[in-house]
Amino acid sequence: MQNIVERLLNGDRRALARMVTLIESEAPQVQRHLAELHQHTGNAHIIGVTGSPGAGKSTLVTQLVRELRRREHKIGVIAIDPTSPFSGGAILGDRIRMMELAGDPNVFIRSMASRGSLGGLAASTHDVVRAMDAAGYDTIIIETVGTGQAEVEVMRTAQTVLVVCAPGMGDEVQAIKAGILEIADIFVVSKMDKPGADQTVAELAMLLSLDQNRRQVQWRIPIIKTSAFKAQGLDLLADAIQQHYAYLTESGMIGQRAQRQVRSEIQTLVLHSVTRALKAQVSEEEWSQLIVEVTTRQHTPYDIAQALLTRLGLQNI
Ligand SMILES: Nc1nc2c(ncn2[C@@H]2O[C@H](COP(=O)(O)OP(=O)(O)O)[C@@H](O)[C@H]2O)c(=O)[nH]1
Ligand SMILES: [Mg+2]
Repeated sequence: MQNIVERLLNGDRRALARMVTLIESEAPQVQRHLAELHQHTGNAHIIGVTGSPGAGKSTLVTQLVRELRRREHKIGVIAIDPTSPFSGGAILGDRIRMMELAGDPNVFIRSMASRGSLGGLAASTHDVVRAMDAAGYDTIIIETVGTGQAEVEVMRTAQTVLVVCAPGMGDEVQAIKAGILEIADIFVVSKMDKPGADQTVAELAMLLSLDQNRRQVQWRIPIIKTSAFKAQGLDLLADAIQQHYAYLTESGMIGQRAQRQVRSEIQTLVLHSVTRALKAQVSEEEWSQLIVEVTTRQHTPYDIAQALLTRLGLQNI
């Protein structure tokens, strides 16, 4: 019997599903598997889709997958569910919408919970991307709600980032945070069948013209109107995505982004490990003790940090 890595590389969907579960549960053997998969990665175009809850991301992704399937792509989708207990209905809605695609052997969809630490989510999302990439999915779409820092960090692992705004959502455009604007490659005004879409386009154009001075890039961020309901604008969106990928490869930006991404991934992994080691080494009782030593002015926080680092086998800072 072949092992899970071989089966995954041969395109076995059950092996891929199992691998994703192992990644999510941080199973001990997963690092060994990922190391074996590593040399088979680096071929996929990673697309991030972000925007407020209700902006129409999941519906858009479903339609975009259809359009990309017409273009013969093999597509992986990672939908990161918000942690909020109130969004249960929305998650169910996502699942139902995306289920329409479930019968297609060239589409693999997986939801992930957005619980866990800051670095943890980005790290596990990136590992799932790697597993899909190694399994031969050439286009991987990650959908997240663009609110928290963790989600922005996830978006940094994407090569092409779509920011979705719906018309008539009032302060929607103003709500686009600087962090999101900085990573946007394409703006999508969704639900163009509703009134106010052109207004939203104009507001986004204004926002971009103000920002253009700060960014020194050759890529002009396009603003694309779509209606997932009426299947409008999806061909233009798919074209823009492909143009952005061509721009990245031709300009060499793709390499620069990869370098930046790898560096930040390594840093995150190191911090993650130190945090874990600290947790394993220092009991709650000891924490109380250490805190008292500082509050009673016996030691400084710096002394304690030095002592703990030494205990973890790290050089003094
Ligand atoms: N009128 C209209 N409504 C849409 C369109 N796309 C999505 N919606 C609706 O907008 C709501 C939120 O959509 P959803 O895809 O779940 O948004 P998400 O939270 O950003 O993933 C749902 O009620 C959808 O039916 C569209 O193209 N036109
Ligand atoms: Mg959604």
